[in-house]
Amino acid sequence: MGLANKTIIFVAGLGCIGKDTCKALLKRNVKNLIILDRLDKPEIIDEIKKVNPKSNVTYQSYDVMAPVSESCKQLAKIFAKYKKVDVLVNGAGILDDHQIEKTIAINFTGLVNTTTAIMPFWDIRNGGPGGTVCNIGSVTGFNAIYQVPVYSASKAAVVSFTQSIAKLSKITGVKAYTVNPGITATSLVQSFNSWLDVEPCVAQKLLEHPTQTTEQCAESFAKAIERDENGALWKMDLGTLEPIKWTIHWDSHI
Ligand code: NAE
Repeated sequence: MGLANKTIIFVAGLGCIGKDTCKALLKRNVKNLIILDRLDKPEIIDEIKKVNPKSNVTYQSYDVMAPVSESCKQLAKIFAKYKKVDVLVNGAGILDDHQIEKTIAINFTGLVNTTTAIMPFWDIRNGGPGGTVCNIGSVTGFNAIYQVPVYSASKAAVVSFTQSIAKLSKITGVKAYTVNPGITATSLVQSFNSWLDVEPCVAQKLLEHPTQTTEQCAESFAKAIERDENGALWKMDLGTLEPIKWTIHWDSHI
């Protein structure tokens, strides 16, 4: 889809990958960019806005750990104001295998809850117009960084959940796909805990591998959003955007 005149909600739009992806979207003349993040960083919002003063950029405080009912209320206000939202990007994530519940709550449950909360506004069974969910997974969802099994499994869960939502699009009218970054130079990977401290130097070891910049990741990310391909599994690594052929596709019997 061409992004000019589109309205996009970006959960975690103020993080390292999020910020540069917001800028890449504005360069493509997105009409409305609604950033939801638990971070309150007016200086980052100003930096993003400067990229394209013609686009409308707004921010609302949002915690993906809030219950679905709370998310629904917040989304209702957004839909009342903008009438039509085209894309929801779910990008919140933490990397800390000492925090098991929080990792699952933010990386997986939070993404499921926000997706669930937007469905009533989009579901064609309610007379809605449909829409697209773009979920940030990770290459660790396919090839675990085994020293962080909790983080890796949370991302595998994101990939699995999203594949089901994509298959349900025949019923709901809502498309879904994942964008899966390889190691990207952000604060997330600078220092983090391995599970049970199995590898105290995990961050240093990870960063011995080639990484991509957030700008490179953001370009691929914006291209994937333009492609709007239901069920796609995009790998965004070392400045490239590649489709992953991971599972055999079969039609479910529903
Ligand atoms: P970051 O720490 O800058 O961004 C994390 C974002 O999540 C921030 O905007 C933060 O406010 C938001 N967030 C955290 N908890 C939240 C909550 N409760 N409610 C709302 N927002 C919340 O790190 P980043 O590297 O930019 O990560 C962005 C996303 O990309 C994450 O989902 C991360 O898992 C994913 N990702 C990053 C990398 C990487 O190398 N940086 C990779 C894949 C996926 C490769 C690996 O998996 C190692």
